[in-house]
Amino acid sequence: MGDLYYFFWENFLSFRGGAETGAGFSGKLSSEKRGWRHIMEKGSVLITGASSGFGEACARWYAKRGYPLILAARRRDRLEALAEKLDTPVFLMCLDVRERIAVKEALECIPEGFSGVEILINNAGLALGLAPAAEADLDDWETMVDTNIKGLMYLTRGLLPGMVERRRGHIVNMGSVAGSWPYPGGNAYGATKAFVEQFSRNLRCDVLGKGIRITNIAPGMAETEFSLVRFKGQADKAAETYQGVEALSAEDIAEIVGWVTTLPQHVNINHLEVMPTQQAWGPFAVSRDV
Ligand code: NDP
Ligand code: 8X3
Repeated sequence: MGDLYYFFWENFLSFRGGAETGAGFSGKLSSEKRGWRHIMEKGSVLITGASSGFGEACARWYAKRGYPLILAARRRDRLEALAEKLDTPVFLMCLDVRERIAVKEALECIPEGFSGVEILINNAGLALGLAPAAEADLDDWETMVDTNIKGLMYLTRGLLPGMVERRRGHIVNMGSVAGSWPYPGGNAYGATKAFVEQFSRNLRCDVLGKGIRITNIAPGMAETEFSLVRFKGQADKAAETYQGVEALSAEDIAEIVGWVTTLPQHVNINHLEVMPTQQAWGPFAVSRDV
């Protein structure tokens, strides 16, 4: 294991709270080779949902290209394990995006070298269940709304003023094909992603002329922990989803996110929908059973 370049925001809080020794930091700060000077060279990238799937793949993509990273998710062990493998400075936020105050505090504690976030990837999200609306669990619906909609709003609202002030920034929101195309059991999940799509478009209107880019990425079937979460840990059901299909990979999505954010500054991809070649829409359904 090489040098560690990460530390946690809650430790940073306690450090700022008076522990002048710096003992609150987890790991070592950067060596001369990859020190604060290096951090300042490129704007930082904040990725939510970085502990698996798309978020983790995006972290690897940006790390390879030398971007300082701020990685957020709830699973601290996953974040730490990832940070140890990344050859770039990393600031970890062990964070539930549904917690409005925690999000605010975490953003306020981003250390100087990582502040001035240039790219925000609002990726944390989930689908829970596939039950028809009349049978769906209302708690699941609420969790999806709180995470996919409210969490995304908290991060956006927290970071946007700085971007406006700097007249620089790119927000990539992780939508879904489910935001545009309905399917049975997609009910609340699809509706949260429809919010993401329209919120992204409306954000564009509000930041017009301020040098800020907004993109909604709408992937179709991608093999990550997504289905394991949707089916609440039932691995066999999750595996069935991808059987016989070469689904999109997390790396495919990371390539796309990386591409849209490294296009010339005057180019804004508004909405990018992507599916595996083996996926398409179905015909309209008609009930003849009256
Ligand atoms: P994963 O389940 O692999 O990753 C989801 C990530 O979101 C995890 O890192 C998880 O971290 C994080 N997350 C979930 N809830 C919270 C929370 N409350 N606070 C902070 N982080 C949270 O799935 P994907 O990578 O596939 O999903 C990423 C995004 O892509 C989601 O928004 C999803 O809706 C969307 N998407 C996925 C598709 C797919 O087929 N896979 C297709 C289209 C869109 P932790 O549990 O550690 O908090
Ligand atoms: C994930 C893709 O088709 O399961 O957003 O809704 S789908």
